[in-house]
Amino acid sequence: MLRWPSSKYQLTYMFRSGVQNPNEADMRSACSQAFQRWASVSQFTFQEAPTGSRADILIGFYRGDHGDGDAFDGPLGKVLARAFYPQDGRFHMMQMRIGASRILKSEDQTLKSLQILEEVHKGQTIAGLNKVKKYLNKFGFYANPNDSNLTDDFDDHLESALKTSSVPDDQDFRSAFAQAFQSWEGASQFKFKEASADEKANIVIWFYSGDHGDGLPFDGPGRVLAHSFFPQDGRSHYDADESWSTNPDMNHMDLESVALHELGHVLGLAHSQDPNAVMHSGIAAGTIKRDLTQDDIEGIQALYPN
Ligand SMILES: [Ca+2]
Ligand SMILES: [Zn+2]
Ligand SMILES: [Zn+2]
Repeated sequence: MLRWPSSKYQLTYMFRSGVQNPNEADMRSACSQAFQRWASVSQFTFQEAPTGSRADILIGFYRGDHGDGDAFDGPLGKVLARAFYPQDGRFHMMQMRIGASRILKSEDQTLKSLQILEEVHKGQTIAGLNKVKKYLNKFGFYANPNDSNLTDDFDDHLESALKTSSVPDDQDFRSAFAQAFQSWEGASQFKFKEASADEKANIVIWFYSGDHGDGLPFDGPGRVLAHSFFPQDGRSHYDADESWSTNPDMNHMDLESVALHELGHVLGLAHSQDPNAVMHSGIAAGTIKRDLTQDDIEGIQALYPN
């Protein structure tokens, strides 16, 4: 679901070289022809940005490690090139290296604290508030440079942090995610478990309404349902303004189906062309897609071979 914003169809590009390409003129015309092909089948237009300006797309030739955390593997290697997904300067890797185990964060304890906070007003001091701040701080939601010791004061920063974040208080929703995780466990070597409150989690699931600080604001009911970041980011965000359900009719979105799709992105899968696949780009209201298809299974196994 990562795409360039709908207002942005005129993209500029620029070449940047860590290693000078031997034949720059050829490279330029090959790239410009490739852009023209895409322009002819989409609404996009592409224009080379003048030197010194900012471009939407940066094309560079590099050798080995080149500062983005994912080195190229030299001649005869498997990696020819790598592109990053849209948009907004926030680019995400598509490939990840497998680690030992992945942990799903439990929001239980903080959820309780957040509920208590509904009764509290700005300006009050309440014991235990520092724990909530610490928790929000860990995920980058609470940033107040004047409160580096994380006091128990209810301040403006905390108010705005709480406004943009919400976690559904519903056992059904939690089990929808648990089921989705189980489906991926069944098709891969991954194991998922909820992290305890003071553990750092690899995957963080959150429901937001509108702008929530990552440059990808949600758009109210309909259209964008969720977005997730590619490895090794772990953030999986769901539009709180959708009518989520665990037993959907034609007016509701099936949370488990969307969660299964989003967690595929969290693991590193891109969209599939197969309309039946869970990793296909769209899902209609009322549709249930809770089972990984052969295409999804082949996708995850190709990305993480045994
Ligand atoms: Ca939406
Ligand atoms: Zn998607
Ligand atoms: Zn987000």
